[in-house]
Amino acid sequence: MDLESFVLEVSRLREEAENAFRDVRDAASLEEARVTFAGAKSGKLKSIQKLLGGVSPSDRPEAGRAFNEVKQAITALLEDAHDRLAEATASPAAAPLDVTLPGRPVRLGRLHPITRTIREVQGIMARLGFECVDGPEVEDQWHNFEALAIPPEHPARDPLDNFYLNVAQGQDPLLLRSQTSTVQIRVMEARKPPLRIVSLGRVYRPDTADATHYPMFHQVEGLLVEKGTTMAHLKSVLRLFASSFLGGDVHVRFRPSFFPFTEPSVEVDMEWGGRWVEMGGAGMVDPAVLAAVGYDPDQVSGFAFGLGVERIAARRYGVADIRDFYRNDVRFLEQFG
Ligand code: FA5
Repeated sequence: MDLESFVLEVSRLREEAENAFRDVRDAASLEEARVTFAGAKSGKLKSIQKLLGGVSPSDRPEAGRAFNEVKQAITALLEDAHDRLAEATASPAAAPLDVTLPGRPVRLGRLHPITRTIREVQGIMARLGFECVDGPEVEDQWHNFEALAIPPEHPARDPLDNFYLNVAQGQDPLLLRSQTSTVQIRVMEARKPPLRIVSLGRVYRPDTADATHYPMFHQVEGLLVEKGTTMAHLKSVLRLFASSFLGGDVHVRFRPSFFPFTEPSVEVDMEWGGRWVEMGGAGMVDPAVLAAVGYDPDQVSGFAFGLGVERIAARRYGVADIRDFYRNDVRFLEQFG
């Protein structure tokens, strides 16, 4: 066979293969085209390869090159068609859609009881004139301790009582904040009195989980700094808050306590449904703290309080164990609204 006829055969084969692979629409037609052109025994490529033997030895290198080209072209056509099919079956448009199927009821989600509680507390405090602010959960030691008059040797800074991070700021490792009182400092550093803010967020302590403790929980922090603020204002705000949140006439009781950043300091108990329950800590902002943020303690005074959100939510909803809030048991969570 002369070179010219061989090359002509090769280009015919190429054209034929291009048309055949272009028409491939499914796995069966792809397999058919593969066998026709690239089949190992009687594929058209194989037949052309056999013709190579009939080309004169001087023309054989040229004919071999032409054969290799068509062989590569057919391999590429095969791969392309294969990819095209795979893509088409993976695309959602290719999935059969039966528009006659009956609809299924939509399952409505609901807010987690702690989120509901947070929003409700924010609403009540807003009506009392408290602006909602946020603070970071990863804190430095200045805001979590020092500025709150908790010195380095204080037991509250013990590594066993805090989640210190492996990340430092200067010499001191950062930590997951152990109280929302950090936000008091951040706000007072940034603003001048009068101030009325409330901050709700997560805090972290390596406490063993039990019915009233969890290693991650939420606090609501309130801070009011104005001329002439007294403990009477603190008690009124807490009583108004408790009555709005729990409903009815809630009694608030102060027990003497100690916090390094308030003076005097109290534990706040609330009586509701015949039982007294501890809700948090409070007090008058220590004049040393006011001075540390650049306020004049002779001009302004303030009160602050920090309540446990899980504790007040448990009280409100009659939940006996705060761990239930975090078990993700839908049967429990579905009972809220
Ligand atoms: C504080 O954290 C102070 N920052 C509160 C404060 C703010 C005092 C402003 C004065 C002025 P204490 O450690 O007592 O205080 O925690 C406050 C409340 O958080 C507790 O009364 C309790 O309701 C809640 N609480 C504490 N530990 C946990 C815990 N592991 N799990 C759930 N709630 C907790």
